[in-house]
Amino acid sequence: GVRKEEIIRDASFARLDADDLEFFTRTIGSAGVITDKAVLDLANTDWMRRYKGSGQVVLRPRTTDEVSMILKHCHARRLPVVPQGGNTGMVGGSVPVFDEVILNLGSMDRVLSFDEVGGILTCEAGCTLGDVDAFLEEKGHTMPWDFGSRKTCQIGGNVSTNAGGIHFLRYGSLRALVLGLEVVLADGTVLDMMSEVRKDNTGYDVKQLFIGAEGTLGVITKAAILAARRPSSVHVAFLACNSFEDVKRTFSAARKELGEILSAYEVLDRQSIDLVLKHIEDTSDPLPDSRQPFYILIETSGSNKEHDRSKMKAFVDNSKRSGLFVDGLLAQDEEQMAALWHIRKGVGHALQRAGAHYKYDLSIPMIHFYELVDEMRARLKGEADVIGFGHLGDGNLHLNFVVPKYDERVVSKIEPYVFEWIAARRGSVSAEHGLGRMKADAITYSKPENVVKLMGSVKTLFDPKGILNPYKVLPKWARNDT
Ligand code: FAD
Ligand code: 2HG
Ligand code: ZN
Repeated sequence: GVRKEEIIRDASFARLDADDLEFFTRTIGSAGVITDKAVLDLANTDWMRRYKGSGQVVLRPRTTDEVSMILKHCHARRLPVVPQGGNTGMVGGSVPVFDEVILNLGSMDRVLSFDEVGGILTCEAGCTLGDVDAFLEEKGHTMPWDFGSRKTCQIGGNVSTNAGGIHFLRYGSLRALVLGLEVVLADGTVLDMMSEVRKDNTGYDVKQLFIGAEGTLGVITKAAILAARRPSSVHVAFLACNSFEDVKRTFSAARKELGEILSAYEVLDRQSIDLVLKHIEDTSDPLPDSRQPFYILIETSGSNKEHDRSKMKAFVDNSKRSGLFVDGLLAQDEEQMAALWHIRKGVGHALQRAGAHYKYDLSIPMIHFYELVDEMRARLKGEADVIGFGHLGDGNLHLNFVVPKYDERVVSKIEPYVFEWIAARRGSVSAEHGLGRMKADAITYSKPENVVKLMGSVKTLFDPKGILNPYKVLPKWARNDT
């Protein structure tokens, strides 16, 4: 069974006092020690505006040494700490639960090196994804992962959440793309794992433990990333289907006919499109003449325009002839491609503007992919607008419920129903966003108890006093921190 426990402040933790602030100011300078109310409000509030902490200080160190000295102090004092990047995480992991110190990496934002031959970039953890990608663009390269929060999310946050995104289909998991990390442990110890080689079978790959650890095992300060060549030929098709069966059949056709140049396969239901059109400026319906229940954005990336274009055109023509889609278009230029991506990447932003909403980020075997959305729409009729979209090519559904206000009664209709539904089909209750605060107790829907206990032992090994991102990721019964 799954135990859902109320979160209570760990009484063994110290409370921030004037001496702590004095120490921080002495160590990293007053500019990096922020107690301004407006800044604190933002840093204490998560993306959904669902979770609010009451952290009393935001620290913005500029070097690994400063991070180390801060953590050494917090460890000695038993002061709890939340590592924070761009605060775009979607599971309440990046904000304090109570009064944790907020350690924001945003001032560590330098690109350190780039090997043009190998395509290997090293940078500090606080670089935004957008800035690193802009740097790489100058060098004819691209970041191998991308998503709608690119302007503000940080590399350290991406690595800590093992973020997926729209190009997972092409470049695979970030786990194989992060070649090296520098990490500061809870007690201030610096681990230099900044390898820049692709192949390295020397013992256990400890660095992997920090990827997807959501700030519970250490603070990431640097990363080495395998960048990709920027494709010189990109094409985008946008198709409207009248059944989900056709969405899946079109995916099979795309894999077969587009083969090695297929680089994204994203699905949006009509409700997602309508939400974006309503809330995001500079958007218009790409296919205004027909309303269909499902839309697919297909992208190809390659190095030969004519070859790729003719492949994409043949795929679209064949699919049309087979009746796989009802209406569609092939983007004619970069501007049109950007407009289509703007709609897809805008869904997360549109949800935020729509107000209160609950998010479920699920891995589902392809045959069942959309069933849950229909089921939940029936189950929550009149109580929530149900939005289904996601990375179909990766089997990753984003199921969202827009509600008039946050209300535990609505949650009780969604949970544990959704989690049990996923567990029964052996999917994952967190495909790419992580567990954070929202889903710590739900971990056993996707992992056996003895494995979760082993995670608890790893946590204790790395952070014996449990000061790093407390109350998150692992359920209380699996932690040994008090
Ligand atoms: P934060 O939100 O600040 O933190 C996330 C977690 O990482 C927290 O637990 C935090 O404690 C920890 N953390 C942050 N920095 C560090 C560090 N340096 N060291 C240790 N721990 C750290 N995610 C996807 O996977 N795929 C998507 O397609 C996607 N699309 C998105 C679209 C939008 C519009 C938005 C708002 C979010 C999207 N996300 C997506 C979720 C989010 O952007 C990613 O999870 C992102 O990687 C978080 O980065 P961040 O810097 O904002 O991290
Ligand atoms: C995306 O794929 C993000 O756009 C956001 O992962 C998902 O808002 C969401 O539910
Ligand atoms: Zn996503």
